[in-house]
Amino acid sequence: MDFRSSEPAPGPQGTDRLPDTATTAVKVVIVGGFGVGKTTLVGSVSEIRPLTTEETMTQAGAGVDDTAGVERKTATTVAMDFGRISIDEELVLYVFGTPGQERFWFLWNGLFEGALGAVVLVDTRRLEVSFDVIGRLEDRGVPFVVAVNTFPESPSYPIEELRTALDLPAEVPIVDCDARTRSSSRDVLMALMRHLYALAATPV
Ligand SMILES: Nc1nc2c(ncn2[C@@H]2O[C@H](COP(=O)(O)OP(=O)(O)OP(=O)(O)O)[C@@H](O)[C@H]2O)c(=O)[nH]1
Ligand SMILES: [Mg+2]
Repeated sequence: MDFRSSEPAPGPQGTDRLPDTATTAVKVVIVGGFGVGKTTLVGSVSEIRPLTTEETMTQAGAGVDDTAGVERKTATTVAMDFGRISIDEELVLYVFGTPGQERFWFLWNGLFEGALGAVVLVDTRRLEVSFDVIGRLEDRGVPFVVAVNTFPESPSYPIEELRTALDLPAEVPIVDCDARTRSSSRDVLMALMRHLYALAATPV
């Protein structure tokens, strides 16, 4: 008689396991204002089932949370997102998404511990929320790239106009992305890694 269950065996499966060849793990953080697509990016890029801490948005947040431009959003991150991606056989990125609503920004302190770099996800309909986010990274001295997440209603600006609007130095990369697409989200993380390598190679 066959007693095998159709339930998956407990414990890590397939891609849950880190390849034996992995030698370097890097922590990176995805930041940005409310509803810019941080949870979506972590979910699309992760090779393991992402950990999310999303809660349903209720009437209690009315007047507290700025939902302008994202009125259709029904859930929001209250602690963090977590995912993992192997860039090659040796390098693994641990990707942490932050909560976007300002009332949860106190959690950023812990999330940034040990992080080598950050991605600032931006929605061009609500650029102003990115100012505070970028200011906080600059205060902490955390290197970052800016990724412009493309929503259908978002106005499109030339990169150099965005650089001026966000007051970004020339060396900070700005890339377009679609956070729903794995390859696009992966490209954003690759842009961050290239930026970190370039900074490490630059004599001080
Ligand atoms: N059209 C489009 N929609 C997107 C894209 N990325 C995310 N969305 C949608 O935008 C909504 C918000 O995305 P989330 O990933 O929850 O945003 P978030 O930044 O994690 O939000 P908070 O955690 O609340 O700050 C979701 O309904 C997504 O499906 C994108 O690239 N294009
Ligand atoms: Mg989120």
